Amino acid sequence: MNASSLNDLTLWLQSQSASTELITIIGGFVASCIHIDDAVQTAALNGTNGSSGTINVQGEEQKELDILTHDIVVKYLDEFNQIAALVSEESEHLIVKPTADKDAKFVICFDPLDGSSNIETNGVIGTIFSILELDQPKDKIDTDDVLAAANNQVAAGYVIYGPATILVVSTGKSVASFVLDKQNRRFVAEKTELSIVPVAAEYAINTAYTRFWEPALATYVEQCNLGKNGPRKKDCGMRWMGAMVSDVHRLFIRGGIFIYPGMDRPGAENGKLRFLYEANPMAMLVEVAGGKALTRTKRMLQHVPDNIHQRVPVVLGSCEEVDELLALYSS
Ligand code: AHM
Ligand code: MG
Repeated sequence: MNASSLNDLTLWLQSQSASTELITIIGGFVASCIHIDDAVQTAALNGTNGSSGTINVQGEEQKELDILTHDIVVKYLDEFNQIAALVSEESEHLIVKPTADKDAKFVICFDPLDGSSNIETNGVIGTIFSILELDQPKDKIDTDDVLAAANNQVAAGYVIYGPATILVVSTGKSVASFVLDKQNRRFVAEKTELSIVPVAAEYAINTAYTRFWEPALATYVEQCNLGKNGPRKKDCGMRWMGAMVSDVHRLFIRGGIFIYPGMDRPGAENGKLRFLYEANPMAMLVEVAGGKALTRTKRMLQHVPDNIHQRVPVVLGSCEEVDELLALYSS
């Protein structure tokens, strides 16, 4: 196979020295996202953009597309025998692949449809994925093996289904973006080295929960809102898309901070976002791009989860903004 017959994603992954196995798995996952894009584009026409009437393991109402997109990924990855197991937001238990090779050592954790409350309003939605590598292949992989591999994340990425369908991915060296060429059903290279500027003036947090915040967080947002006349000495903007993929994508475009905190509200002590398939992959992308990623005050990428759907407080963004919030937590 010569270089001209390879697609942009494969070529870029090779430039990152990703192994052939990893390139195949990322390629497979990303291909399933092209099918998700089809499902998203046709949902309003097909009448599949509503509720499914079911509740997932998080106690959240499932949309029909949540289930459809989960099924697309699981079905599509069935033939990828180097994948030992899958963790999905929409499946209570670890999905062990019965057809996996004996030496299969990869686990894919994914949120098939992030921001699904945006479906009915035709807002931006996405898919998030994280690829973990086991220390060694297991005869019978179980949840503990996956939790033990949580800090051995070898790739992470997301796809945004917005005005354009964009893939952002990293295997730990740099972060690149690709745009879906829908006619030819392939991702075309956009930016090969995304970075997060250290200084910015935009924050993203759902301020409807202000009354449940810790004082340090409330002070941080108050100081942003005081603008030029306050201690930050700059006017700040605010955006909240209700889909992490979109709010995090903005960090790569113009910097800022994204916060989903733990709150003084029953059930929300650790916030809403799940570690394995939301916080962990986004933290890897943000750090590789030069930003910072914390659970409340600790480095996200060192967090050890105690269950596959564990929630964590999330702080991601430009170094100066994350440090500013951290200083308030520590004062
Ligand atoms: P989901 O995966 O069930 O869609 O939930 C995660 C989403 C994030 O994308 C987003 O940041 C957050 O939920 C928004 O939550 P809220 O409605 O509390 O603002
Ligand atoms: Mg999500």
